[in-house]
Amino acid sequence: MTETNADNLDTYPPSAEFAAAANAHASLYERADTDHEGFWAEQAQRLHWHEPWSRVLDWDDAPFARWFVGGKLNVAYNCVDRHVLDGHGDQVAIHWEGEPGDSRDITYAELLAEVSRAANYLTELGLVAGDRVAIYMPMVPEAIVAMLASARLGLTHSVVFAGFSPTALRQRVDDAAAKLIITTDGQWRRGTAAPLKTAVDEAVAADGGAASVEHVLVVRRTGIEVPWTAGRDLWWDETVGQASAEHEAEAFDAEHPLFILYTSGTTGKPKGILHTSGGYLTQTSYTHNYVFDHKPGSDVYWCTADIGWVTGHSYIVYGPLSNRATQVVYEGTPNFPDEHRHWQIIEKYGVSIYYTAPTLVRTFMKWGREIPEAHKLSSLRLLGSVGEPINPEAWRWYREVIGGNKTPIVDTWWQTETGSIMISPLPGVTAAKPGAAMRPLPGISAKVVDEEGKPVELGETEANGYLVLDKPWPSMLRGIWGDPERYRDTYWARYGMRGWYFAGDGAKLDKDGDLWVLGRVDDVMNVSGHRISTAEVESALVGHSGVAEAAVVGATDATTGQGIVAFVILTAEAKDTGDDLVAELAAEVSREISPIARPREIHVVPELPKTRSGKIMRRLLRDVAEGRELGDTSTLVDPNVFEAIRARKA
Ligand code: 6R9
Repeated sequence: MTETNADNLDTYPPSAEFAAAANAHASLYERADTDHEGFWAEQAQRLHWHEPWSRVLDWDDAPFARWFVGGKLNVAYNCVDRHVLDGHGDQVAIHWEGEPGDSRDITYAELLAEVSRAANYLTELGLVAGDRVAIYMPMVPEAIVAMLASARLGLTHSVVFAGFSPTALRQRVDDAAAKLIITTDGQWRRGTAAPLKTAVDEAVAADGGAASVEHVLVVRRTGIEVPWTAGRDLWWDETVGQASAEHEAEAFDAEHPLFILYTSGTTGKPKGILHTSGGYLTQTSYTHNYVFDHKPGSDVYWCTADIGWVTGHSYIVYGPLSNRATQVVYEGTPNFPDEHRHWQIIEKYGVSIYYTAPTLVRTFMKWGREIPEAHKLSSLRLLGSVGEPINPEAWRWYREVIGGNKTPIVDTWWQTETGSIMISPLPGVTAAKPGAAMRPLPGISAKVVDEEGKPVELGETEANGYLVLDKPWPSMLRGIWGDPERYRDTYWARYGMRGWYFAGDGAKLDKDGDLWVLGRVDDVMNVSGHRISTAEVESALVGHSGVAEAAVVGATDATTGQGIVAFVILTAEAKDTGDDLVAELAAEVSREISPIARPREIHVVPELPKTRSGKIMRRLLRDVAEGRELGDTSTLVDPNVFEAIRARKA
């Protein structure tokens, strides 16, 4: 996808003015280097602890970590109550902007009342600490309230992106054995109300699907009619809305499970990434403060992610709220009712910090600079990027057109598994390079190594290495829900006894030692910043009666980073109905997984390229998909397969 620019190292040093007022200081690196645990103990003081910890890190049972051992806190208390107690109850926590144009300002005092009501009602439902709650909701304030109420009670939430199918929802609800699903009647999509609760009904069907579910709690958002199962289904406004607004938060252990979030791995079965409380909140709070240079009370912050992804968890809910942010939460898409929407919102609220994904920046570029140029964006003072490598061209456009040639840009590398930002420039300190994530943050340690674990040479632009994290960090995942073996195998086995976390990303270091993340090295695709495994899409395709075999690759795409390209072999019975069949297969993938997993192209082929051991050679399919000369075909059983594939593609 990307010209990575590693030979053309233009830098953007911070302005003296920005540096003088910045939260971050170069001395943070030294402090963290001299005393790793002491540094994190200091960062943990950002939070309110009901009881202090006795040990910063217990890594004795590696790779199973415990941070802030013995400490007790309440995550929701830290995100809401303490700001109200400190006299900031009237500060707006959320400027919520609905897609149809309605809006709501919610102060910290109001947020506290709503979270308390929800906590009281969830308790009345019989839920107790440790139970799992699935949240399947669009970007409405109640989604954030539901997450915080769960956290307040020690319930472990599992947010499932509202664009996921009933099958995907059921799989996640079953894996976590959730007792409650919180959802909405419907969701606004470009001016129409699309049903959502019906998807829950389908997931919790009479045929034994999602048998753990006792109740479905439904927020009224669109007013559309919904089917109703008496006794099981409950309206939020009639229950939570009537509950008491007084609730006292109880403290939980620092290692109490806060949430599970499912993400794609190299097999078809999504991994339930488990995060706990004290370490997670410490690092989300720390990173939100320093990486975004956030100043409570004056900044207006906007992260455009959805709460269905980790970015929404860490940088809409837990990081910003723990730091008493005033933030924008927007329900809809960037081009509804037209392409001016984001810039209008920035103008309306005076947004000063804006955090989005490269795919959206490239989309804005495509729509044309005259659109943002029609707006007064001078309130912006910092821009962020996350989800995939940002190509230098998009970086420069972002800074020039959106950032008025003055804002720092933080290109933040992290993952669902890392919980918080790990590698990023520090605004006010780092002279950033377009396209580079630069350096591990203070307190974080990373290496770029080869297959054997040897560090790669600086400036070695040909030989790319693997990104590893060689020291535990507070917001690291604590495991894969219900599957400790998969946790060890996926992340910790690659470099054996060294105890390094294998991130699954390729990377290189330039001659200055700055880090460039190049993208996944496994069978995980990155489409518009969403992680989708090739195996998941393949299994959805093979689920169609007409498909005998399928191979899926991520091919470079100018806008979405990667696009999904599928190659399928039909069963003997299936007639090749040409475009009809291809459209049907694409629809099947949308239905089975989500519209975000819909292949860009599907090619019907007579055979797939395989090695003698029967492995599909995805590398060669990628060459075909990207229209390149074929790489080494010597390990193929039948090199002629490609003639046939190409003939069909043309
Ligand atoms: C936060 C998030 C993680 C994967 C990760 C990498 C890619 C994320 C990036 C980046 C280059 C960045 N990625 N940020 N690649 N530069 N700044 O996106 O989590 O959905 O789990 O995806 O995204 O490939 O491994 P998640």
